[in-house]
Amino acid sequence: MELTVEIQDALNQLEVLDPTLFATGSTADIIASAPFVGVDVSSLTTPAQDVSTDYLSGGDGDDHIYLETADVAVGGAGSDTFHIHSDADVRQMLVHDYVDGEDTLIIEYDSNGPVPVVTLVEAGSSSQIHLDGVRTADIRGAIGILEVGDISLVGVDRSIT
Ligand SMILES: [Ca+2]
Ligand SMILES: [Ca+2]
Repeated sequence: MELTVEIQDALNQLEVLDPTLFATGSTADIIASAPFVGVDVSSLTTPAQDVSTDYLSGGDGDDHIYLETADVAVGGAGSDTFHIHSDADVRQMLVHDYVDGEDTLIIEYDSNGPVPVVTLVEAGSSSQIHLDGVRTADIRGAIGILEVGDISLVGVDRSIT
C-alpha cells in the first residue's frame, strides 16, 4: 500500500476533523469520509504484490513450499510439495531440485478465471512450465522427467482473501 501526498493530506485533515474515525475506523470508512472526497485512493485498495525474489529452503523432511512471483525454492531431502502461485503477470519462479516420484508440483490458480492450459517448454537443463503461454516456473534438471500429468492444478478463490 502506498500513501500518496494527497492521501496523507486527507488523513491529516481527518485526524483533526474526526479523531475517533481516524484512530479506529476501517479503511473503507476512512476513505468514505469528507476529507477524501475527490482524492485518488486507488493505491490503498490495490494490494501491493511482493515481487522481490525470496529464497525458500525446505531442508530435510517433507515440506510445503509456497512460491510467489520470482521466488526460488530448494526442497532438500524428503517428499516436498511446491505450491506455485499462478497469476497473469508473474515473473517465473524456479524450483531447484524437483525429484520425480518424490516431490509434488501444484499450480494454484484463481478459480474465478478459467483453468489455465499447462504446457512444458524445454530450455537448457530446465523444464519451463507455461500457463496459457506465460512462463511461470522453471523446474531445473527436469528435462525428459517432468510431464504435464505430474503437475496438479488447484483452484483458489482469491476474491475472498
Ligand atoms: Ca525437504
Ligand atoms: Ca525433495
